Amino acid sequence: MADAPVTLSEHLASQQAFIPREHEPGVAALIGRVGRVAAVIAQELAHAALRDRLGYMGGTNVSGDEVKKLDIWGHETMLAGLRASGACAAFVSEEAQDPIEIPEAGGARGLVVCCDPVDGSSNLDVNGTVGTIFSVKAARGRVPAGPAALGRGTEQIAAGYVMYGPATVFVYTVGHGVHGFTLNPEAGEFLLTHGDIRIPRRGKVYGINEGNYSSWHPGQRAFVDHLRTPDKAAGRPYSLRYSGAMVADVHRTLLDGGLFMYPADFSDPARPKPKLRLLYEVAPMSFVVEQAGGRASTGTERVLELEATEYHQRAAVILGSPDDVALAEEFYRTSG
Ligand code: FBP
Repeated sequence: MADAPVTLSEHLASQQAFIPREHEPGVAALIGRVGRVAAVIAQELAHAALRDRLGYMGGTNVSGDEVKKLDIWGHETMLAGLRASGACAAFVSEEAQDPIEIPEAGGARGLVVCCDPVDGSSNLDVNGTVGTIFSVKAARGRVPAGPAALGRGTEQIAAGYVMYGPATVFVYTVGHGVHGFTLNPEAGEFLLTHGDIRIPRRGKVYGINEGNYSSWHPGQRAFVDHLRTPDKAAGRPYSLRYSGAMVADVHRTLLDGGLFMYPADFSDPARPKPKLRLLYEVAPMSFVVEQAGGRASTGTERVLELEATEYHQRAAVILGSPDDVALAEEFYRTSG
């Protein structure tokens, strides 16, 4: 008789040994809660057009992006879930200028969550894939707790994402490998389907918005030119795949190998302008990719060593298969 599939909460229990003791119960409660919120978001996305939830809310968020109705709904639904977890002392969200403090969950065991509740918003109204990205750090008893979100990505205790695609998948790490689950919509439960994901050393696919080609660093341009140059023996050209949602592009990269890249706009080399946000997009995805044996770089340095000094700080990212990312860094070094 086949073993019963492992649920997310059972798996979290098996990961306890890898979570700092003082944060064990909190991290499990928090990630379990994010899973339950994700099941609600998945359900809402499936009915959004029927419930007049598509379209713009009006106004822009702290990053200057036009805000969709589902961005705000996703933010509020995640905040309510994190409050209910009893383990979240502060919430840093793409949709809020400042951290939202939850003092009742503060203290030495409190945790800070950074989150992009609905990633890939430009896909919402065209029924494209979207996601949720989250990162967990220790509040270390700080009051207010929000500033504990700042600092390096190496301080993350846990991170992960949800991809709302044909199936809804939940992928997370607590610093001991990366594990993927698929939602059983009838039961509203995530079941283990991708245990201990390992990214291939090299891939055949790259994901980048080539429309920005002219604004890239010369090393970035040279690297993409290289990937596109036919060389059968070296497995080139690589294929281009780009979904417009970081979660979908990173998930493909994690399973099949290759690269996801969102380099800075280098039109003014003195002031490179990255797009993606460090605390709730780039750092959590880099932690996940590194835990799967991959590599995550800005082109010149390891993402997880970057120091966040602002909540909505942006950072360039080249992540994926270790040999491919290392080659990209070489192009940055030699074509600068
Ligand atoms: P949000 O939708 O949460 O703002 O995320 C940013 C994002 O949509 C990423 O998911 C995606 O990788 C990127 O921006 C797409 O940007 P562009 O449209 O410039 O290629």
